[in-house]
Amino acid sequence: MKKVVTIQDISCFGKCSLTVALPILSAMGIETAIIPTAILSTHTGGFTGYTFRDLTEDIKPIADHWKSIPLSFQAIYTGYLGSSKQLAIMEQFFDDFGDKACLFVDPVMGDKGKLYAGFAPDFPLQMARLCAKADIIVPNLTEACAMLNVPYIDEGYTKEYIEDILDKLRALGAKNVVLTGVSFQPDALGIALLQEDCDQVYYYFNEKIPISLHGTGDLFASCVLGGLMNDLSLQKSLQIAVDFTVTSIRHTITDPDYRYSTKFEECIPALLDMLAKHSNQ
Ligand code: PXL
Repeated sequence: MKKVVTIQDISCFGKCSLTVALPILSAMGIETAIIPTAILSTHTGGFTGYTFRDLTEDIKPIADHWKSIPLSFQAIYTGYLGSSKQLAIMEQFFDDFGDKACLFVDPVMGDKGKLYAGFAPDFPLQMARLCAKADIIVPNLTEACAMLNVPYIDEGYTKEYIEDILDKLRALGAKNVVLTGVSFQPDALGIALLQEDCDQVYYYFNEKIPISLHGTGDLFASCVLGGLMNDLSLQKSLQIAVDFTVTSIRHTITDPDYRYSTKFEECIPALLDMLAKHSNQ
């Protein structure tokens, strides 16, 4: 059984980060250790007055204990990190536990051209340093532009714009770069991938559903890692992640009152079907 560790916050209500990563990776058959970076009463999008307990001081003692066991992981997956100090601790964590692990960084910081509440303007440049160490990064366009300090274009951009961003992200040092939320047509949304040792950009699209739900980036990232840990290629893992995210959003919008995140749980059987189909190909 493959074992990964994912390091991100617990938002107690409003599914995202760990409350998405854990069920998805477990359903895909992957043992998942966690380090919570913070505990919030809800996620920070669409709620006000949420609590935020920073757990930075706990991360290193947890890692030190694990070193004494010792533990090792096939992948280290970082998501929402709440402070610059946590970024520095993650760099050390990669050095301590990353020897044979796939270093998978989702630089969760913002969406639709804006950083999420609580992130200082210089945070993206520090996140770029962590991305430089990664085997795979999965920023959305907002996060990519913030890390590169290039203008964010919401829609109507060209392939050259996307491919220039991919080139610049890879030049940071990340081996494989996945850009999410890429759309060249009103009805299609997907990803662009620039892999190590290959200059040909791979694109994969599905239906663009004109609604924005929280936690979809975490759902996507968890499925990508789940696919990889099931020995699928990065391209196949991305296909599953895009298709499952769309399936979950489509399912969620059948309930117009549901706004907190996606109803992905009821779609997990479909995820396992996709995994089985791709595994047999
Ligand atoms: O889904 C990303 C995410 C993770 N963690 C927290 C968030 C968000 C997005 O809003 O607020 C706390």
